[in-house]
Amino acid sequence: MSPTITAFKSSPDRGRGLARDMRVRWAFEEAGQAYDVRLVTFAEMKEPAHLALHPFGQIPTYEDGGLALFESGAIVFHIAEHHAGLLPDEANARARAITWMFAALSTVEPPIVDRSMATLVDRGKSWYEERLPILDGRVRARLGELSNRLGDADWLDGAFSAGDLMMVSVLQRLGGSGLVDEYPNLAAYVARAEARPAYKRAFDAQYAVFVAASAN
Ligand code: GTB
Repeated sequence: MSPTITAFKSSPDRGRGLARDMRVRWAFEEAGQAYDVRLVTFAEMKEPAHLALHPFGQIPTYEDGGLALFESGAIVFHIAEHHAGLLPDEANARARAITWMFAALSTVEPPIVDRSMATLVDRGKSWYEERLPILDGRVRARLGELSNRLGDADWLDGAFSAGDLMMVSVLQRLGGSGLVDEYPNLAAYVARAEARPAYKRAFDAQYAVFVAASAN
């Protein structure tokens, strides 16, 4: 039996691949591991059956035999640990790739999510126009640092790894803001990742869910 993950039945991103099941789908595709998807509504995510899998009532979750996981980072790490292609074999290179996964999730993603949430939730509030440049500044600080480190390399540390998968997934949340485009090497980095066949398969799979939901 293939592992099963959960994803939105009707994603608010309208098929843009921004919800966090996308990074898990992408990891499965890079690893060549078949997977099943159980689609859930917002209401179902808050019911006891889903809360038993995910204490915070969110997607994605992962189930395989007796193992249930939540948190996209933990799920991608688990996939990367059990399949070739997402983490280097050499111990130090592997530790560095894992470090980039953490950096993506705990250093780069938070200011991006803060900005994204503000544009979704706070638009129209009296202080929104004043706050947005502050949030943009925090995002730019991280992008500038990341851009400096990436330089003219293709990937963050040698070959493509789960660290790049996670970093690109995080940067994509800025799509439409123009912020990534201010750093041409980061824009090229994201484009390079999105050109990977595994990424395209994952994107198409999540997009098919949006198309099916729109037809109903
Ligand atoms: N830290 C957790 C992880 O990495 O797995 C965060 C999981 C999470 O935030 N899940 C979101 C969720 O289930 C979906 S991805 N939210 C429902 C809830 O909390 O009740 C976040 C997301 C949602 C929508 C867009 N979008 O529309 O563009 C992008 C990202």
